[in-house]
Amino acid sequence: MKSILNCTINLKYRGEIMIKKIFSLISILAISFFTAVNSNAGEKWDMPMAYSATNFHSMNGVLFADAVRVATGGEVDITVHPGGSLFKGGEIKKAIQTGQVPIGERLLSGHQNESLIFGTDSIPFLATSYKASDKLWKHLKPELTKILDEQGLVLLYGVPWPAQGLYFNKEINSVADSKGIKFRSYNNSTARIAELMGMLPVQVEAAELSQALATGVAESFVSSGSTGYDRKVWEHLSHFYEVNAWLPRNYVMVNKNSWNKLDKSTQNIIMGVAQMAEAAGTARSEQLSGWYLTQLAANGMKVQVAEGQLRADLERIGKTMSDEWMANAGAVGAKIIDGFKSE
Ligand code: PCA
Repeated sequence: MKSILNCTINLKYRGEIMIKKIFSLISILAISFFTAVNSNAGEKWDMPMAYSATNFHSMNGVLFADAVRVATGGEVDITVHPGGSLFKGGEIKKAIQTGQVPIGERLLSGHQNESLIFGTDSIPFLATSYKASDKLWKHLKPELTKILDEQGLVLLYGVPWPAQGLYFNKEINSVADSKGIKFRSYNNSTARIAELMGMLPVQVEAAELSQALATGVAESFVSSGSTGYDRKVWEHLSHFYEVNAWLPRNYVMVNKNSWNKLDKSTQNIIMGVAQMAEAAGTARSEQLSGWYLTQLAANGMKVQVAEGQLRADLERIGKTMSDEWMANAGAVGAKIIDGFKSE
């Protein structure tokens, strides 16, 4: 089974990955069938996720959980709880670290107050395509694995969101036009962007975004087309500016004590399935990225590329932020960025 998984992971093209993934999954189902019907359920794991059940990260999480259940012959039975229903986004990592739940998914850059390394994928204009995001992840993942290990956590997989852009309720042609606007942030970087743009940041989980827009707590935000679509933001906002500023990642982690209760071969199977979930989720994100923007437009939003003065202003702000990150992220940060840039 391991070789089937390895074979899937090493495929070069995403199109092939999708097709081979399906075949791999069928093979796993077939191989595991007899074990599954004969075994008693082992570990039952609840898996909190912050984003809505229909979001592609959450759907990928369910596929991951299903594949783990089948591939381990029912030894590890994961139930996904999307939409922040078990723990809200901001509480998920702590809940896993303290053993309240064994596994969960969270926005990686949500933890950059603990270490700037968690915010590597949110440096504006550093990695702005799926290809660049994959390359950055390749250099970030080993360092992140070490940091999480020290925190009693095991990193399983990470999947990027589509590129980030700006949502407003009016036309914006330069940063000066955005002064004083109430801006929903989702981490420290996005709060910093608001500050540098002269806006007023308020941190709100995606699960509460529609409500924040409806009540006027927020009037604009930065995110992907995915979150705009999930939260039907056309009900409140009118303009989306494609900035392609960065592709933040969600990641799935396990409590180390829960992990260590599993035998080595079960751990290997889960790691294999996790790599498959990373490849499949990333491919799905890329496939959907353009479609989300067509849906914003189809629902009446003006979708356009940020250019001219607005683009120039945002690049200036991006430069300030990446300089700040580099100055404070230490040797590990420099190692990741050097590795990324030199490849
Ligand atoms: N959606 C998430 C994080 C990044 C994204 O595209 C959010 O807005 O909370």
